[in-house]
Amino acid sequence: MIISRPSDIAPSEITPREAYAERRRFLQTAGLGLIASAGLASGLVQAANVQPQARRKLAPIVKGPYATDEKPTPYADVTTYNNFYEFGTDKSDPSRNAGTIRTRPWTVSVEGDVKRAKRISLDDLLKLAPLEERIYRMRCVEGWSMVIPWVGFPLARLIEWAEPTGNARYVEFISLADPDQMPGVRVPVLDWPYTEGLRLDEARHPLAILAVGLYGETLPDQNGAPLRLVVPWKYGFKGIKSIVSLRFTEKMPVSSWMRANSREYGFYSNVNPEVDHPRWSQATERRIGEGGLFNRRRKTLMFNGYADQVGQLYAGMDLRKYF
Ligand SMILES: Nc1nc2c(c(=O)[nH]1)N[C@H]1C(S)=C(S)[C@@H](COP(=O)(O)O)O[C@H]1N2
Ligand SMILES: [Mo]
Repeated sequence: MIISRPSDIAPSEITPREAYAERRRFLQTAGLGLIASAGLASGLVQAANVQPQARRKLAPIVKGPYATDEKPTPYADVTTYNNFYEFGTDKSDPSRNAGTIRTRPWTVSVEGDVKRAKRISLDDLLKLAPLEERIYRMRCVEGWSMVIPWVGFPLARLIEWAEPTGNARYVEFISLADPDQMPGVRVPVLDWPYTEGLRLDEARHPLAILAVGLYGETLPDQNGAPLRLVVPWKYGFKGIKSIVSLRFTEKMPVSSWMRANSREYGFYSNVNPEVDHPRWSQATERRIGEGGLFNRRRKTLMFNGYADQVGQLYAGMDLRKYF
């Protein structure tokens, strides 16, 4: 029943022997019971092509800069408590449903005000820079946070490759929106495809990465396989998943969340404990995985703790207005 999809495996991203051993271990431990109970308990009739993706080690990864020394959130929490509305709006939906996405072959289309307006395959993208581990604090606008050991490379490398023209001031990112692979896009909870945007200088900041993995392994489907944005000083929703295009523009792009509710979700979306969401405070957060009796809320930090690195990007801006 558990079949890894061989077409998914790019030669550039795995160490074959390790991947094989990893898969065997996965097959032995997961077994059929888990799959069956996950499907039955939720009353979900899973399509025949929904298969949990085999976990595969990524090829050698260098330790990147900017790691937080906070304890990473357990893998089980990082991969089962997700927002990915293309697979349902419940936190547990993506880990149950995202197996229908076909992440190979995958190409990203680079468009707009760039010299290299081209489609680039994921394999070629991975040749632009060595993969780094970046252990980042992440915070969702809903008031929870995690610490995630991402694997990825600086977005700046892709921007250098694309060579934006003098007109380019922003980058718009667009997710896949295929109803055959993503049941949630049949439901009009957002204006599909999911889109996001960054100012070009934000996008070039060395903290901003394109992630292809976490915990030293390929990105689970529910976390945005095969390629997602990670911008640790902004609320989680800026971290757009399963990216199929990047469009360089002169005008500020309008994200799906801005379109859905511009009063609640602005373009910048910087983590800012002093600017409340219209319906709740942003002063504190609950760290996922720190369950139990002693789970106290912690104070949310300006720019999610990355103020020293990114504060300069917003010097002179009124962050209450540009939220
Ligand atoms: N395409 C797409 N990207 C998305 C979302 C989504 O619904 N669709 N949700 C966002 C939100 S609200 C958060 S908090 C993060 C969560 O990422 P994680 O589930 O991998 O932790 O993904 C973001 N990226
Ligand atoms: Mo979020």
